[in-house]
Amino acid sequence: MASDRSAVPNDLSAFWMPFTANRQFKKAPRMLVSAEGMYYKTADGREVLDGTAGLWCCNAGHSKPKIIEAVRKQVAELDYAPAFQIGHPNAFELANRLVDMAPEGMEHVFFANSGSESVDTALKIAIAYHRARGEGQRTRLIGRERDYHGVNFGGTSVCGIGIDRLFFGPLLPGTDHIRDTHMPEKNAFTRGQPEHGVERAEDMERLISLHGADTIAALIVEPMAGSTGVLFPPKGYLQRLREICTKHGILLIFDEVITGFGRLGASFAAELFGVKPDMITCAKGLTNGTIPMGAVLTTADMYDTFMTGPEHMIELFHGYTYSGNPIASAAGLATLETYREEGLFENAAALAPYWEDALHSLKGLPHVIDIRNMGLIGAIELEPIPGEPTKRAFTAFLKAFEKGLLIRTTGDIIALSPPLLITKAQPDKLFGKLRHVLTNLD
Ligand code: PXG
Ligand code: PLP
Repeated sequence: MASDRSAVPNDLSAFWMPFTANRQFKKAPRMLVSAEGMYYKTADGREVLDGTAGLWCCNAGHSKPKIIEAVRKQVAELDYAPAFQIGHPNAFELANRLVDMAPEGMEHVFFANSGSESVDTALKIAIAYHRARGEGQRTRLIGRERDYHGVNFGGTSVCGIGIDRLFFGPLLPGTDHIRDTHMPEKNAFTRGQPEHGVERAEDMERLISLHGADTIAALIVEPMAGSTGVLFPPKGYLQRLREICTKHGILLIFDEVITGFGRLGASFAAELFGVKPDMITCAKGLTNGTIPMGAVLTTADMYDTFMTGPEHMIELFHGYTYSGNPIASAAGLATLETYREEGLFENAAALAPYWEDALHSLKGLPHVIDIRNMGLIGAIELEPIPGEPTKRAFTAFLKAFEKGLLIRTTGDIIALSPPLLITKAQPDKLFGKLRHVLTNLD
């Protein structure tokens, strides 16, 4: 069929676009047709600076030769192999490399194909783990208000964003949510971790009193809540959650789908914040966004708990057709090598102070009510238009795209997360464009 990929298809109706205002988009499409380094190119030939690493996933930037070559080679050599009762080397190799770079104590890897699947896998493992230890009554799953955990039924059930839940019925029974940590009245314009809010961790004790610790399997949180509009953990908060969970025998899961792979200037947020969860979910940056893949990292204790019973028996009745897919694994291996060879996590850490200053220079622009940052993440919260929530930020998104800048908006918050190979010239360009957009919004 059509071989000219730069041409815009003349019928956009069949593709039901995810998380998109379909009718608005199809009237005025924004079409990306190629990408390299820090830039996308549009169908009409314009360059667009990627201020969001795709959707928080292309941490090494676009079109990395090593990843392209690894995928090309792998698809020609072994296009697909099952992972149920049979193996291929790439998946084992990638699991080993992940364990090498993961925080101490993470020793095993279960592969999935997205963040959503990783989350549902981790939640199922949590319940099955307690059952395997003779505590089958621990089935309750606790999330946190405003956190996002993907779109499958388990992840939606622990998700704390109302709009992502309320169309979908009763969801999983036996879930509950602790409070979020957004405290703009105290923490607005904070650089790095907020000073205020450690006490919000005590909300977990409230839910434990309400439900009984012995009914609770796990607490899942994003170490930095991304999708909701970027909320960093108050100082001491994650440590306190860890203490409470440990005291009550409750597993702690960090959903690092966004924070994994250098976004905060370290391999994982667990390492950066010095808190050891029992499981980590990741995806996105694992393959630099090229081939869908997700993973759940677990401790040795969790894995070993399942390794009992007759040796010919399957220990965990869970897995995906594409768990550890050879091509995704090859992309993952090449991605991790690229991060290391190019020193990208170190670059993110080194550039973070410059990024922070450039971001906070937008303070005082019209409608800006908060700015927050850490690593190579920035968020700008705008005052909503009365009676028309999300409209102001969406208008900023459209105007930025016209000016050659890709930003991400959620509610009335602008989230920024550029590829980690960003140099000093690019924040100047990015914030220059954004300043222009925010100054001319009305
Ligand atoms: N957990 C977290 C913490 C995420 O950020 C998922 C799970 C689900 O991953 P998949 O691969 O199933 O999408 C995510 C995904 C945004 C945005 O604009 C964030 C995500 C996805 C799309 C947009 O903030 N996060
Ligand atoms: N639905 C049907 C009918 C299937 O046969 C399978 C897998 O074999 C699935 C769903 C699950 O697909 P996947 O393993 O790709 O998640």
